[in-house]
Amino acid sequence: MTETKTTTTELDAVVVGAGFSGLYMLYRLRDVLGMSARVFDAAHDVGGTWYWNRYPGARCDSESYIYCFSFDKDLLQEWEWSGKYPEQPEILAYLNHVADRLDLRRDIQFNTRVISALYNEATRRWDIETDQGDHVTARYFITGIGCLSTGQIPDIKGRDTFKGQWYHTGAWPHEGVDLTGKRVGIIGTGSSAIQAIPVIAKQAGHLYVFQRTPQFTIPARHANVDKAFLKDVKSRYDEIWEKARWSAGGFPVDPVDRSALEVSAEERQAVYEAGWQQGGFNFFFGSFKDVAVDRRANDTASEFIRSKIREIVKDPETAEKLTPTDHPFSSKRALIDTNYFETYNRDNVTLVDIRHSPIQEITETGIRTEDDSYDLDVIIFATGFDAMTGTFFKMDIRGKNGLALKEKWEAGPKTYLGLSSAGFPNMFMITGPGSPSVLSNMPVSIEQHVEFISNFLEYMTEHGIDTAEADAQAETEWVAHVNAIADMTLYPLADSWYLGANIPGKPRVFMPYPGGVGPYRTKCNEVAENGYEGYVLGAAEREPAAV
Ligand code: N01
Repeated sequence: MTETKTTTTELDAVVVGAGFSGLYMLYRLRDVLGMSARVFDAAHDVGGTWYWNRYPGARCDSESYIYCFSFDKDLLQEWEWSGKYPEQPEILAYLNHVADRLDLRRDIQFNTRVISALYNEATRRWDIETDQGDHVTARYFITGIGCLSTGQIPDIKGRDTFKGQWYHTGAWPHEGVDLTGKRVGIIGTGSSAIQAIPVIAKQAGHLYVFQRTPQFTIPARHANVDKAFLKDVKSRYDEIWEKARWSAGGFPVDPVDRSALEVSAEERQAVYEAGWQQGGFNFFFGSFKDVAVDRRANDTASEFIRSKIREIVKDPETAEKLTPTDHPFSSKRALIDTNYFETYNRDNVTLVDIRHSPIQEITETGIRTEDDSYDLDVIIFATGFDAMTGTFFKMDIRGKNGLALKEKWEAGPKTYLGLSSAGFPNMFMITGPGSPSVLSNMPVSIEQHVEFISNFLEYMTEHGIDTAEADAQAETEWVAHVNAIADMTLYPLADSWYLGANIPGKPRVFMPYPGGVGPYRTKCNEVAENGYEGYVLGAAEREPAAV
């Protein structure tokens, strides 16, 4: 890999992040639009989320055949996934392959963190500085920073006194961690922990799971990829992607039209049982239309999962502690697992209920809760991320009149379409807050955003437009629309990172767009067809815009 250093360089575009978003954006900017562009990434190599999240058991919850780029049809045909769900090393290998295939690395500067991006009103360019001393100016500033890139390690008393090893799942050592025979404590039971716990339990001498909130999770039914299935998929890829693009969640599934409240109890049970056996998100998408929006319908799904927990977990007291009762199913991120509940039947796994006996402190030798002490060799923080906004705030981003993004978003992120924010001309966010992003199969949403931005830049060039800025009124209306839809769902009933509830002091605002990938695409297409309505377009002085 060649690493280059850029100082005081003028570019058409700077992109932050070399994950799915940054890689495709670079390709579109450079190879489709013919622009000069540079990607900066703090990591040593490509991959974004999949570069950092290497914890045991890390894999994606989207099935592999649909967790990839669709824009390169040859690649779709050539690439062979080995598992039904793609594992982290394989996704990383895929992204490396994409970077090589498209010769992207020569325009990516690794080991470099963007520390500030300041909009210069006189030049109508962004002045960007990195922690490596680079100074770059660019017409366009584009973030591909992911939604879950800034880990959160809770400020527990005594955290720094622990004499053993500790890790966060989102910054797992690349050389791996040998947990063989060790006493391991894991704090958290979100997606990362749910995947890691069954794998770590097989390695550790003893595993203590410190659970604050019990979770609803569905078996993934992970397996080797079914070759006949993949062959069929490859013969119908166009149709499959098209379906995914217009779906609710970015998956190629037909919407169900039945209500959980319209069918008999037997039929309902049979539907849930079929979804449970099939595994994965099918349980959610393929059951009933109202599980996510109607509390009574949701109760039937929640109760079904609770009955499964009681069936699987042999010790009734542990089963009780693992049973979620304080939030509806899928109001927190829907989870899928491999042998999660079964793992609590192992002799070397102990569930510690920190909702009822909170952690008091981390000591030199382990964790002390209100009722007990646990001696540990390793502590794993599976405690999530400062989602959606945290990584923006790590950079000093300032728009017109020196307005800091952090200040503007103090009471929650404000965007138009999750793509732009008023006062920040020519800044675009790939899967920013206010877009379907984390409520969707990410590659589908990433491609849609990258293509929207790229088409927009092409339009600007063709029409002699220098600046595009979200209109403040359009932004206000979009934020209100996002909130109105969120209020029609059951999401607000859980303390989740979607609402910033996992970060002390973070405003409680629903951040992703819950209206579905298809309707969102329609809206974006209409915006484009209407000459990018909702944007204030500034014509170049020398060449008035013909719009
Ligand atoms: O993080 P989380 P994650 N004391 O925030 C607990 C994506 N992802 O890394 O629920 C004690 O979900 C917290 O408890 P509570 C996916 O979008 C995808 O697991 O807040 N406990 C919770 O149990 C996912 O949603 C994939 O009460 C504390 C856990 O830590 C997102 O990443 C795989 C605590 C955090 O769960 C984040 O998942 C992995 C404290 N102070 C991740 N603070 C796949 O596609 C937090 N917790 C497979």
